[in-house]
Amino acid sequence: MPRLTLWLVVVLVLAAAATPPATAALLESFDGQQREFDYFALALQWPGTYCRRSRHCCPSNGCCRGSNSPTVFTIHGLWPDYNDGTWPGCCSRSSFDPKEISTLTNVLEQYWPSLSCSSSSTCHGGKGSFWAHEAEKHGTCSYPVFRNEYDYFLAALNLYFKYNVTSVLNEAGYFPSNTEKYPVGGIISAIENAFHASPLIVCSKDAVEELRLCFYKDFKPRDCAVGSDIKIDMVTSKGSCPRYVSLPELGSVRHDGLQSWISDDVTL
Ligand code: U2P
Repeated sequence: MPRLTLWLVVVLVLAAAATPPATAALLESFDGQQREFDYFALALQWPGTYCRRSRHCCPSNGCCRGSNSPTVFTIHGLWPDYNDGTWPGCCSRSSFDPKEISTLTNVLEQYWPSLSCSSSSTCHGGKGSFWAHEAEKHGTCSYPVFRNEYDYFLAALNLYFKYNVTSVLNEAGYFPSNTEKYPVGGIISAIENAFHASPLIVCSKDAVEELRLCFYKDFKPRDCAVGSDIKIDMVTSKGSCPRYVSLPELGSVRHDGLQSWISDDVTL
């Protein structure tokens, strides 16, 4: 195991030992209005594609960190989903509390950063951080698997480190490039061979935007699409992926709002 990954696993295991009591819970007021979900999707975003859309810099925008900006897939969210392709949302009346995940903040900043300066909608008519949006919209619906915010974020991080999509793609010869195109079937096969389950891939034009890995409620990998229809639709439909796709390199976002494709020229 690479040294960095080993270090992160140690950090996360130590963090797990410091779990707050389950009663400090985002989910304690789970409203029971929506039926229990069927499986989890771990949604991962490709910064090289997302950051092309970033028009401004601000301290919370992960695209604006120059050489410290992420060059690996980062977490978008851990989503409780239904087998029919729909999902529940906003299942609790309680609000995101950043104090509950303070011990995870450094790791989250690095691997679950917001990739824009815009604030996100929260469940009760307000605006909040990317983490608040994901926790309130999706985390609250992961009951009864997670009963608090901390467990929700920790589980997402653990899955992310255990199923390292970026290294699987690198090992298969798929590296960030602004000139290469890769067969989408090759990317899917590399992940299927590594994790023994089919991912979903989402594109913006011909650029990979997201990869989704799916898990049973006991966190064993499973196919994302239940019916083959959903899978074929996601891979081939208009607005999703063409047969050959790119994994764009991370350009940098300048304070004047223009894009520069030379890395490292941004300081906050
Ligand atoms: O795909 C567009 C947005 O829909 C939400 N989504 C999609 C698939 C799924 O299985 N579950 C789900 O929630 C996501 O919304 P967000 O979390 O970004 O608000 C996704 O971005």
